[in-house]
Amino acid sequence: MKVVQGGKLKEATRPWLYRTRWGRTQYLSLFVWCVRFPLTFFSVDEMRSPPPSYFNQAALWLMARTSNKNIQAKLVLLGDMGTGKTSLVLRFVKGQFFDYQESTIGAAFFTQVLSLNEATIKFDIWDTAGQERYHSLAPMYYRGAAAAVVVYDITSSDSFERAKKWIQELQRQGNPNLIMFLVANKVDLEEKRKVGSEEGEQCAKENGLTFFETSAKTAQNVNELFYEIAKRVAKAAPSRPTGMKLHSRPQESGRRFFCCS
Ligand SMILES: Nc1nc2c(ncn2[C@@H]2O[C@H](COP(=O)(O)OP(=O)(O)OP(=O)(O)O)[C@@H](O)[C@H]2O)c(=O)[nH]1
Ligand SMILES: [Mg+2]
Repeated sequence: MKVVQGGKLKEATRPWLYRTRWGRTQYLSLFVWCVRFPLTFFSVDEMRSPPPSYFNQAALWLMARTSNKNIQAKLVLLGDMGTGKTSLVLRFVKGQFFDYQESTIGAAFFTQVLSLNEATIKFDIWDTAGQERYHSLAPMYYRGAAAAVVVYDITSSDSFERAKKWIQELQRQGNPNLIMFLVANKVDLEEKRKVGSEEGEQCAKENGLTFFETSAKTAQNVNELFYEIAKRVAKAAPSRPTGMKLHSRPQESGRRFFCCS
């Protein structure tokens, strides 16, 4: 096939480019590119993992390149066992809820990216174990945190008392910049309520915390809680980026660019 290239009539090097109708070769090329393109950014293992993690990575990559300010923020959840810390995080990160959620051992780590108009926040979330035997580990998780969420269960007065103790401990650890939230979870169990809204609100007000009532089960106020945390973190962060970079995964993981063999 002859085509005009650079003002001269030449034999086309890739004649299929000039065809108006696609044949088997073109569809095959398209298919190969559809497979190759995601491999530019993700390993095969990542693409095999469940959708939330895959989309999370994609969102992270996209937002890191489009936002004006990228902030990596450590967030820690504290509170008595069974108050719903893990359930809140799972609801926020994966949109899931389990009636029989296993008790956390030590701590669990999650990441989630939130995009606001003013910034993109990448949360490193430490969901601590509420059992007393893990108490001594807590400083490791709240040290250096940008925000802490103290959770209690509205159907348990003990968990509210425990929440007060956590607030005192956080205040003692001496980070004046720590953004603190008090969360009254399980508001779907209104008929079993033992701790009134006013009590929670009062406690939060006295100690300078922001108060939220949530239900991990019905998802009530869960996204709102994390968006509010993101907004507060973004507001507290320095107005000019300090050179912090977002990485969708560790550098040493050996990502290969433009390679699909
Ligand atoms: N009805 C109701 N149940 C909830 C809610 N949140 C959590 N639960 C249930 O409460 C139980 C404990 O929830 P977890 O998320 O494991 O609590 P946790 O605070 O992480 O507990 P530890 O890991 O032991 O510290 C689970 O059976 C959840 O299904 C909620 O909002 N409403
Ligand atoms: Mg847990």
